[in-house]
Amino acid sequence: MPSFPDAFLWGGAIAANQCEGAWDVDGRGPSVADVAMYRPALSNTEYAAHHAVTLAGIAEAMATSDTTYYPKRRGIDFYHRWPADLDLFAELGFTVLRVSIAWSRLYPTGFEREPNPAGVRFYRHLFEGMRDRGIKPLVTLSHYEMPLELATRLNGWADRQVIELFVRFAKTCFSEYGDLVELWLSFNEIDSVMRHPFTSGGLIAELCPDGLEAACYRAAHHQFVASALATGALRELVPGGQMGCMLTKLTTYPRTCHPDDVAATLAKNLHNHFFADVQAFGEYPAIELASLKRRGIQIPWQDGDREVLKDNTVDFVSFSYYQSATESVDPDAERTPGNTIVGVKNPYLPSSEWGWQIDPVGLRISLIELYDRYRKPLFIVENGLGYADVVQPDGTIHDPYRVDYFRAHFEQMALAIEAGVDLMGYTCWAPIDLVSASSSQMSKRYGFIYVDQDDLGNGTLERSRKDSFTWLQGVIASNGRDL
Ligand code: BGP
Repeated sequence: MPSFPDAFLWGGAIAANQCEGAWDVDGRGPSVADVAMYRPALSNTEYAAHHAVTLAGIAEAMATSDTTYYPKRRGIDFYHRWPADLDLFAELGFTVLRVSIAWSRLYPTGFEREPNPAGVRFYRHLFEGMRDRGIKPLVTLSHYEMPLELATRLNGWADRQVIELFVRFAKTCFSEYGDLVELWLSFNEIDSVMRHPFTSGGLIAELCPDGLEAACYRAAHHQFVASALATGALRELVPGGQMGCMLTKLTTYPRTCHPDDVAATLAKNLHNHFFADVQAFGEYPAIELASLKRRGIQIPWQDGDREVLKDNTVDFVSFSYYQSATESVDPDAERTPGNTIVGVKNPYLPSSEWGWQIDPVGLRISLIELYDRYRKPLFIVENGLGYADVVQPDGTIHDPYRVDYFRAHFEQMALAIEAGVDLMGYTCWAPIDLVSASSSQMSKRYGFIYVDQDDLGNGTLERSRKDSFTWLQGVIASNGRDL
């Protein structure tokens, strides 16, 4: 069995909007996550519609302080329970924990000139808590939670003004926490603005006179520039600080070896890489530029943007990996039920209960592909299995399927390292059950740690160890040898 490097970082990933709760506490302003409604059985097809939010829908959501149907407002109360949760992560042996900073805790509307001191204090204590437990923070600046007012007043990232407001927020983070945090990510799944424009970009369709697609590309450009400016600021403010980009890695296979399927697959993969290309190479790739031109989509270049992108490329490339996708030009090719992201069904792969196709070998393929392309260290910052775990009458949770899932992925990571990939670390999504991003369900559980809370917020919020907890402890203690 190939081995992991001595300095390999093992840990987990969570996001503020899915775990903190305390949405109206200590001066935090509302964020786009606070208007995301619980959906009992959300397929990815409905997901797209659900994330196309309207101004009227936002007003309706903000007229209530309900947390039952707006579960991200309550999360899993990490805001108050983080010390005990960090103890559990330390018990697992974590050497790294990926968290995000809620922008609206520091800048409640996004427009303030000075940060909210209570918000600044919260994250300082959290990072000190990690330091005290020997856990390195890996911090995402923007993970699906821009201040709501930036969405309703400016149409989010479609407006260039947001760049400056974001850079102000980023600089505050670097100067307040730079002594405690070296590893940073600018935008979670930067490509996701194309799939859920509101959640990821604060875009509201009725505010996009030239159409939502054009606004998405405009938002993406503004995020690229903001990310590069933040990277430059990090280099000035935090000696030794490292910035990574973060991509939803969707490795796509051709359904058949028909050249038309292969060509369609190539287009998909190039489009997926485009988002990391801009951040890692500092320029738009020619193929994507040509495709935008053909579609009549303008990139809102301003003087200096090209230089900013070129001068501030990222130090490492990170990505989430849950599933691979399959492409076919045949309109009759069988689809994966309810999963528009991966589209065509791959007959060789099993699916999770939510239709996500499980593919450990695809992780090795992704690692080798990304390392060969970018030649920068890689970091897997999300990977995991959503499952409706069952609690036994005695309170135990037997989850061998989770162990199988992770074991298979760890084996492929080791093989990728043996193949020559420079992999810095791995953070599973999510070490503790939290509110799902897409459906706001609690029952789509990812954790090694169970949280007693159901979809509607009933429960004690008590934490308990699933069977897989002990297994992961052993994996980390042996640096990946005991799988
Ligand atoms: C990623 C997001 C996470 C996360 C995960 C699982 O796209 O970055 O925030 O939640 O997917 O998705 P879900 O919670 O919808 O199952």
